[in-house]
Amino acid sequence: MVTLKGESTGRFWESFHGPNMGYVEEQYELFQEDPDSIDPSVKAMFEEHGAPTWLFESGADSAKGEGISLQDIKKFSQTMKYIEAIRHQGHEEADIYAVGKRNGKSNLLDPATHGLSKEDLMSIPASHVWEDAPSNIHTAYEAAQYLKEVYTGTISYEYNHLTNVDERKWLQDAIEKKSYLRTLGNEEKEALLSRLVEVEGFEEFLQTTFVGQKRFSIEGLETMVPILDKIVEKANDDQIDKVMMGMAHRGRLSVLAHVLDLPKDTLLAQFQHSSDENFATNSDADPLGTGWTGDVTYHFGGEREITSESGHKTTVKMAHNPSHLEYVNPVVAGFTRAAQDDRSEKGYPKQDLNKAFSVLVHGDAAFIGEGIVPESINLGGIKGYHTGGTIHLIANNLVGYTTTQEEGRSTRYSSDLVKGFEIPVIHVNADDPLACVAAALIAYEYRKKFKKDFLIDLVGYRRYGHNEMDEPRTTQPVLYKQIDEHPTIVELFEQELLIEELITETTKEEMQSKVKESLQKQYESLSVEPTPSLDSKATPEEVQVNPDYDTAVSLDVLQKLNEEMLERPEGFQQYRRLNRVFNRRKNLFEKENSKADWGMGEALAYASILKDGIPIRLTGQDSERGTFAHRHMVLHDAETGEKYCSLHGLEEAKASFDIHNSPLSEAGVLGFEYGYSVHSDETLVIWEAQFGDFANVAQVIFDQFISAARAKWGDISNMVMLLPHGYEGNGPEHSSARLERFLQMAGEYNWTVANVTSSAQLFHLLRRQAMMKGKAEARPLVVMSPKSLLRSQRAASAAEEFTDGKFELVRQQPNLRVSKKNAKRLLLGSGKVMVDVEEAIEKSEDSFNWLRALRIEQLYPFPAEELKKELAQLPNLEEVVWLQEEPKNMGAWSFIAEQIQDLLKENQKLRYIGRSRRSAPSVGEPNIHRVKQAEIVEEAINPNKGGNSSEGN
Ligand SMILES: Cc1ncc(C[n+]2csc(CCOP(=O)(O)OP(=O)(O)O)c2C)c(N)n1
Repeated sequence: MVTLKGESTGRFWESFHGPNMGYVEEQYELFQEDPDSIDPSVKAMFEEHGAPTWLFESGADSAKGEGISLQDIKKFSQTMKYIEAIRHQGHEEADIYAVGKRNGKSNLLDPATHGLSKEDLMSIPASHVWEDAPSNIHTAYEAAQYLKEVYTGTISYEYNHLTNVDERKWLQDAIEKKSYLRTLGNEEKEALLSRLVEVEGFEEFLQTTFVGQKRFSIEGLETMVPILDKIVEKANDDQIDKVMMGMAHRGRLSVLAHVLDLPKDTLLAQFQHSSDENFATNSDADPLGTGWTGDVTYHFGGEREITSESGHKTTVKMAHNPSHLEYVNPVVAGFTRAAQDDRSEKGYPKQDLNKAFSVLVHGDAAFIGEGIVPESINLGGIKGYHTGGTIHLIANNLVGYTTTQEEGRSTRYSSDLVKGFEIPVIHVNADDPLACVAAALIAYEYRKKFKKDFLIDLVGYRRYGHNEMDEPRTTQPVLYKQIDEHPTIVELFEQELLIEELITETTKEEMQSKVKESLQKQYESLSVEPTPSLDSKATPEEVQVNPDYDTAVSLDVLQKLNEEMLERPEGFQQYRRLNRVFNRRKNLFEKENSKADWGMGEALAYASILKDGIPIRLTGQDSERGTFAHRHMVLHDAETGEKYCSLHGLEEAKASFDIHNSPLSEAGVLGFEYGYSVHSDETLVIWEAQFGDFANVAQVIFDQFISAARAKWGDISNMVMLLPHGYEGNGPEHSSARLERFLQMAGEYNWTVANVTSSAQLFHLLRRQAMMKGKAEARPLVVMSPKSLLRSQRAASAAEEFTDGKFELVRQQPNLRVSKKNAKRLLLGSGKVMVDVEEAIEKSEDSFNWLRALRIEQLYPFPAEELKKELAQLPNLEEVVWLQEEPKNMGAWSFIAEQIQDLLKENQKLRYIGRSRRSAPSVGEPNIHRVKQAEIVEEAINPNKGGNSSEGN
């Protein structure tokens, strides 16, 4: 035996003597210079145990040259490597695949690869290679056997990518001491069998009763239910208020029926009345008369409240889910953050990570394939977005629709991308329910302790095709041959419990009959009336299309708010060049004709909303300063770099103001903010795109959630999206926020689309939006926000526009007050181009007594009544001209033409002025832009230019 003496005492370094000490000293010197220059196993030793203790002992003398041979030292070091290989590569041999290609042997787990024989391993005391080895393990050989059993069984682990020593140690202990493995008592095991019977019975009942209907059965991954049960149970024990869940189609119905405890008769009713895709379509449920569209059964979510023995109530909420896989992830994170934040006081909200957490169930193909996954996970460690750890569960059935793993990814595991985020991973065989429960416990406890994400890769199979009408044997014949012959989880677990003599031969059958009978009874007592929606509250209410709230604020309040926003904490050193910006804001509205510019109007809106007690959350790329440096709401001390938010000093603010620069993400961040706004309907949530056209990267969130969620699921949001828009010669990519897309999606008063031209208009619009909170008329607001107008005096507003005004859906052109009787042309337009018109009119010598112009400040809901009133006052009107700077196939034209045409008399023409149809939104060359812009503006105010003049542009 190698002469490293001493059994494990916890004093690791005491076991080193003679030449070992010399070797270790040398290695430690190298380690100090460059940790990566030495063998990883030795490096791990230093990381775990620190410096050799004898280095600090006075008079200590290393025993270089004494005792054992160099070969022994090498053996020892190789053994360490071998042991570490078992820990870190054990997953490569693990028994985690119930069906399909099983894991083979890994070279690294073969002692021969490390130059070791069994005898070598037998000659080393276990304590030298594994400090915490159980007392019945004496040699390195036994240690290796034990660790192999731990790391290559039906549950395998990946945590070597973590850099935090405490986390590694905690995980290693949890795994190697088997603290969470097979912890269930006899009764719990029987209850687990019963749960699996329930799940299987439910799926089988649906399969036989509703033949040919899609349900995306859980079969092959039934253990997903006990995993989620365990997480929810632990959360309730720990007095967590909310467990926010998100998942796709796979197994969703079973999760709703069991984990969410949704009444099974409700679900059965959905199937009974479902004609496949459109079960919820029912015009009777739509008081608006324009289509309450609903969604397919397997997209609906639900809520459940559970009460612990101590009386604590935990709400488990499953988010409604669109077809678009994985896009619900950031939305759920937003729910969770909203549930954690206390917004009742000024300053940043106070976050309590123990109030809520997220659980996300993913598909194995979607998790690695969809970019929204890393985009959302990246939010998890960022101050403005983190939620203290999400538990991820990959429902891994080895196939994505008909796509194999080889076709679906470049990585070994679907989960591999999380390693960069230092998220620990467990792969667990879905056929081992006890290992699955252990995985749930480790994930839960790790999240609880370290407030970080954890991932469980639940590896099972898919008993049927992608859905129940799909024939998987056409594309996966070999795999399905195995699946067809593979026993169900209930059969397997029954066998296990029979061997343990915990149940009798009839227990399973009794459980099964009970489940079947209960379902049959519920099915037979279903009413014949169709059930329109899973959630009876989720029907639209009468909406006030343009709520007429009093949004004006008195002058003294505005001035006080402004002064407070200009105050700085004691000793705060504002960056010198900003003084100019803020000096301009001093003495607001005191001088005659003084005006508030865009940034001021926006700040006053927020400040007054906070005074009204409504919390605000504003995020976006560079939003603290503002991409165009107009906002400067978060200031940095020039000396210390410390941040100060000017809206946190408001004496009378009664709610929090949360503002963050977002990471470079659109879909992820927008999804998060949307989720936040749905969960916290009392908060004004604002997302700002850096340039409006980047919003197209978040198209799924607009299409599947923000525009349609209320009609599909009854989710209400009044969030705001600020999308910088306007043609200023910045080229095809920084000109258009693609207004046309938002108008195309406008229907059923689903949102407001506005393009406003003054700071007071923005002020009233934002205040109106904030006041919609929690009301039936609440709806999202899409604002085409400005760039050059941020600094234009033409967009600045006078005091009375704030103190007496309100949001005007339609605005008169400021410098054009001609007699209504003489007007021959009514020029209509929206946004910055109308400010260009204002400028052109000012420069022109024409009296314009023939021209009237209106700005459509709210494009949707279209202000038809206001326009009708205006038209009625123009007796000699010959034409209405729509002017836009976007190409004809973009901007508002297609949407607006139809709206205006309906209002015109027979002898009145509707004409378009603007750029012709284009494939790209704008030209690239700024000079060409300028010429063209001047041309269309000129044409709009030129009395001689009639007819279809811009078609040839
Ligand atoms: C963004 C998106 N792309 C494509 C689809 C179509 N689709 C639905 S399920 C599916 C396969 C998903 O495979 P996986 O993630 O492994 O989940 P499984 O269905 O196997 O549970 C595909 C391609 C979709 N719904 N969403």
